[in-house]
Amino acid sequence: MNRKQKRDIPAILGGAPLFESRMGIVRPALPREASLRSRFVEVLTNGKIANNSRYVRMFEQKLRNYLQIDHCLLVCNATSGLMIALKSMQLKGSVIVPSFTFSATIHALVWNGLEPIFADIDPDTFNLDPRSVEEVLSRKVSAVMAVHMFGNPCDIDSLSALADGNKIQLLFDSAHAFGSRYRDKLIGCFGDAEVFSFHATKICPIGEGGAVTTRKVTLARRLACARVFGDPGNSNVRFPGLNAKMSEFHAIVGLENMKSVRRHIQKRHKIVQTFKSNLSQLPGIKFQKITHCAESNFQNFVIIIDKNRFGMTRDQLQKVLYAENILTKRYFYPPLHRTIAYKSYYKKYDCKLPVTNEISRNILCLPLYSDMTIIEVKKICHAIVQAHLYAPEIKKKLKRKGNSKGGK
Ligand code: T4K
Repeated sequence: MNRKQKRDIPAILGGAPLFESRMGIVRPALPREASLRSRFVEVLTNGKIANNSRYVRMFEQKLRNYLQIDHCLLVCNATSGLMIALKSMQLKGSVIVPSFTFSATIHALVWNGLEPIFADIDPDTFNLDPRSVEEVLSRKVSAVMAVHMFGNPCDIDSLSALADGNKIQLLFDSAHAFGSRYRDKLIGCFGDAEVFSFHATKICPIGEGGAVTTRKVTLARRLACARVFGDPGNSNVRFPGLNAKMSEFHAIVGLENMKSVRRHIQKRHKIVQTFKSNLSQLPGIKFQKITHCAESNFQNFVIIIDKNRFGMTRDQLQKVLYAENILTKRYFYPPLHRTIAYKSYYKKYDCKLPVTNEISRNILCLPLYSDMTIIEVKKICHAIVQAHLYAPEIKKKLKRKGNSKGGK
């Protein structure tokens, strides 16, 4: 067997792994140390490192200008951003949400004593389906919380029309969507409020961090109070707020990192194009649809595996890629109504969420980061093509492995 043939055999069948070292799912694009040093030294020297000081305020101003929004409050992560947004919106009763999301979306509701009502997602965009939202609307509902999944903006027009028509509020969990656009406007200025994440895994990573944006002045005032324990500034706390403040260190990194967001998004578009052109000929692989009104920042790149046409399941493909040293994630599996925390919702919702269940069972998130090379992308695609070509042998091998494990 020559070297080329050996490389073509998937590592799971004994070939050499395509990558010598592990290829993570995410690699945060961080600023150079030199660009941060003087500001870090400044705050280390003057000791003003917390309580919405100079750099938090500067970062907020930059975000307001960039997003073209009147009010923007930095927070220590998107989870607390969602918690204070829901609190400040003074919601009651139930909120319509997708079950196909990260746990934080639902946790934030439950921490506010609100009841999640799960609606199904669209089979192509993987975002909350406005028709399903309409079906579950009732008098108990005080808001809809939609998620721009993987950076792909929701059907904001339909969701806004539904919210206005039913006099309920609309909150966007925009954790994935910093830099994404809808009808040429940046995400951040829609609905009653939006919440971004600047976590290490996001497109503008600063470690831990987030931001809440709104056009509404009264809501902005309550948010500002909610972020500091519910304290308007005189220690006479108005309601049980959080400590959701961002530190100066994080704000310094954010100010620097924001400069490259547009460039990173452009690079990600090229990477996604390469993924798509190398994988689109394969049977049984589907991509997330971005509608003509939307521009995704490609926070993540996911594929949906049809096991009959592709030749193996999502979980089998994940094992094949792992053997090639390519890490992937099952974002988001299981859907929230099937997790231990929310199992009380299983009976009521499982049969009402067929698309959520189907997408969640078959979705695989591939590595994607801004400084990924086209060669790396092509190697990942090659591994997926080989998995399809060698599917019968791979399945036999995995079955034998499973049997021998079971026998021990
Ligand atoms: N809403 C939605 C829709 C969300 O997806 C999220 C969070 C939130 C709200 C809440 O946002 P935050 O409160 O976090 O701001 C991760 C993240 O922890 C989470 O922020 C994110 N969404 C979620 C989708 O993914 P894990 O446990 O799946 O990822 P983890 O920690 O395994 O990291 C993934 C990969 O990233 C690792 O393989 C290595 C790499 N990595 C990770 C970290 C932490 C780095 O290279 N550097 C790092 O510092 O949760």
